[in-house]
Amino acid sequence: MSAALPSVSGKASETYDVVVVGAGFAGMYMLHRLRKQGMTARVYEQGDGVGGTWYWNRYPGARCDVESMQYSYSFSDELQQEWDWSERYAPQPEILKYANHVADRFNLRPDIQFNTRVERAEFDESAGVWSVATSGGKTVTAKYVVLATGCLSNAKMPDIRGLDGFKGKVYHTGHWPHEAVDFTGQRVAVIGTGSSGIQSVPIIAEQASHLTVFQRTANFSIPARNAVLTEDERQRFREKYPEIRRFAREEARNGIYTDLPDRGALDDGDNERRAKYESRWSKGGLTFMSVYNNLALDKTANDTAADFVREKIAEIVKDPQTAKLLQPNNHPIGSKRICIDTDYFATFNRANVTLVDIKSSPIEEITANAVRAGDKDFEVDALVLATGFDAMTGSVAKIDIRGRNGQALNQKWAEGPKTYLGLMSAGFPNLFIITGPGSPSVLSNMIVSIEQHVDWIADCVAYMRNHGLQTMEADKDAEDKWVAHVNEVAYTTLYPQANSWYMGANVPGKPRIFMPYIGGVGPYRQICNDIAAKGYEGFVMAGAEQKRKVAASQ
Ligand code: NA7
Repeated sequence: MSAALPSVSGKASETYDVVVVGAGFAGMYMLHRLRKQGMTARVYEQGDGVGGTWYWNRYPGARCDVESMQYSYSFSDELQQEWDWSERYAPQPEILKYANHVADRFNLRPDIQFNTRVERAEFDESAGVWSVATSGGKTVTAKYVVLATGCLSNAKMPDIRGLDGFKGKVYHTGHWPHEAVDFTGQRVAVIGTGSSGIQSVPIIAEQASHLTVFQRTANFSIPARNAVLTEDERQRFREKYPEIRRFAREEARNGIYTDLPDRGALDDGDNERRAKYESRWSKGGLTFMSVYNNLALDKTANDTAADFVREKIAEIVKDPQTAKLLQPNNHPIGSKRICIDTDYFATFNRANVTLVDIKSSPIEEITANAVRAGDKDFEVDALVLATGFDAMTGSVAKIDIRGRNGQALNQKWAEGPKTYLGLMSAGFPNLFIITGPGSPSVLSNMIVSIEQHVDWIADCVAYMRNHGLQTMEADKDAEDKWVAHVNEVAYTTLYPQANSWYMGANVPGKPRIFMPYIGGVGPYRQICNDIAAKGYEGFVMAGAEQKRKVAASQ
């Protein structure tokens, strides 16, 4: 797939049309599309297998919060018709198996180099190509670089004094060992009560002799009501796939097929509203939040849903003091990613589970055998850090990316990520980001957003090839306007009211910017399509001829 060219140092170097960074769901589909249009591509993946976030997040209970029949590729009808999801919400091992199946079915592996990190990517202005250095010490060149690095793939270790000196085992949910971890008979601490903590706590509690959960912020969680999928249920979905996929792409705000609400929470009386919340609670899952159309917009409306969930927590958890601590009270429901769980709150009724509120009793340090909080030592044999990710920008920031005039992307993004459509950043020609900041990404069914970006990028590079174009980059003005728009739309909602990872608030020192685009998956797709139809409005495209002229006049 590659041609050997002499490099500056005289050693043979490989050259590709495209280097793709990451072999998760984005990188795999990108490779497939590029190959289909006859382009050469090399994918570099730091893990030793495909799957991205599902390769790393192997913690007990890890499961997707979007239903499996929808959290799957739609680009191949054969694939979606032949794959059998076993449960309503797929567990991590099954999603990983699916990723491996896709890699084999479309013969992707020959173009993926595993166990290889991209360390640096530098744009060579005179040649109009990227020079990409990998952890293997090799440098290759490519016309385009696509960052398929994932939004939740850079696990964040908490900065807690003494962590290094802990004598027991330390695990991070986002970087879990490949071999099974058995906590039977052990005293375990889980720090963090986001989605990963909430999914793993019930399972660890069943194994551990004692589990202590350290909670900084109580979180809203809805029962998953996970269940085995019957062949009948799968078949009903498969038959409706054309409409389900169309709706998810074009009409849904979050890329999920569901009933769209036509009224606000305050349009119903107390009894009717309660009945609707009850019905969604019994149904389970993320669609709890789409029962009304204003829960993300109006605080009074939001309070009705938040109160309902708080009441549920009080009903489930027997000890009133523990129940009170578990009731979220400092952010609107949904303004942090809502969690879905299996028996999370009920787990606190177990005699072997203790909840420690580290807001009132902060963790002071970790000693050789204990977590010290509020002047008390909680002795443990193992520590589980469910402390999340440096989301959306963390994995990009780990690569030393240099654009025009040697400008570092990290420098440009020091005050917060700046992109046009979440796809490109001005000053970094031919560098694309899949589900980057400024696009719906993490506010959506990721696979729907991944497919949209991959298709858009693949069409765009085909357009460039057909028009003899050499470079493309975001126009600074268009980018500034888009960044302002992303920000403006975010502040029409309740989302910025929470200290969430959407805002970068979980990483000390990270700028507080609402990173994803909240305008909705359907409208966003339309914007991207319109821009492409207008000859990529807001992007600057230049041909090889122009490049030579610029070079000659210097
Ligand atoms: P999250 O949702 O970022 O949750 C991380 C949790 O860890 C959250 O409760 C944090 O509290 C807590 N945290 C983070 N740092 C610390 C320190 N230093 N001390 C104590 N507690 C801490 O990550 P997840 O992995 O659970 O889920 C990420 C996404 O993956 C999820 O939204 C789904 O989309 C899938 P905080 O809330 O910041 O006070």
